[in-house]
Amino acid sequence: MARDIECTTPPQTPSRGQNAGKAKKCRGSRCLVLMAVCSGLICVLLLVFIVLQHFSITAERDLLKNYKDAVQVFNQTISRLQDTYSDLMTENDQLKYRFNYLNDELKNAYEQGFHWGSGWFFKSNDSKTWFQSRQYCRDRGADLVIINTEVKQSFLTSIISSSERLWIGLTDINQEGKMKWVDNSPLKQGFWSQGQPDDYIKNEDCVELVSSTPSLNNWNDISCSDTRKALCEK
Ligand SMILES: [Ca+2]
Ligand SMILES: [Ca+2]
Repeated sequence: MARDIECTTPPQTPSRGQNAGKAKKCRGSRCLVLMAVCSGLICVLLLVFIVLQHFSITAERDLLKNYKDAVQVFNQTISRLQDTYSDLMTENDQLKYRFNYLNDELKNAYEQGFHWGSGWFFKSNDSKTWFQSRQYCRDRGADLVIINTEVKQSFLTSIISSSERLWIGLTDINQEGKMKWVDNSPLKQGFWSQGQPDDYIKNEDCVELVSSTPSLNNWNDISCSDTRKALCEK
C-alpha cells in the first residue's frame, strides 16, 4: 500500500537518479502483481478444468456401466430366447411325429371304414358309374354321402387320400340346374371348384369330390356314366 502510494504520488523535488530508481521499483512491483494475478487465473482455470474433467469421466463411467448392464440383460434375454426356441422346436418335432402317426391311423381307419359323428363312412374298392356306385352303397345298407355342413366337408376331404376322386350323393339328373341329394333334399350350400358346376356339353349331372383341390372348393359335376369309387354313408 505504501509502495502503491509511493508509485502513484508525484515526486516533489526529485533528483534525476532518485526518479530513475523509483520508476524501476514501480515497474517491478507491477510485474509481480501481474504475475500473481496471472498465476491465480491459471490456478482457477486449472481447477475448473480438473472439475470438468472429473464430471466428464464420471459421466462416461456411468454411461459405460449402463451400457455393460444393458449388454448383459440383452445377452441373458438372447440366451433365454434360444432356450425357448430349442424347447419349442423339440415340442414341434414331437407334435409333427404325433400328427403323422394319428394321420396314418386315421387313413388306415378310412380304408376300412370309420365312424364320424352319427355316421359310418366307407368307400368302394372299384370305380363304377354313379348309379352302380350308389347301388354298391345301398347293398350295404347305406347311400352315397350327403355333405350339408362345412365341418363335414372339411373333415371328409382331410381324411380322403389327396389323389382320390369319389362320387357323392348329389345330382341334377332329374332337372338340370336343380341339384338334389340322394334323400331328395335340395342343395343348400355347395363346395364347388372354381367354374363348377358347368354341365359341360350338357352332359354333367352327377357330382364328384376331388380331394386334391382346396377342401371347401372341390366338387365338380361330371357325366354320370364316368367311373369313380363311391363314398358311402350309413
Ligand atoms: Ca347338369
Ligand atoms: Ca363339370
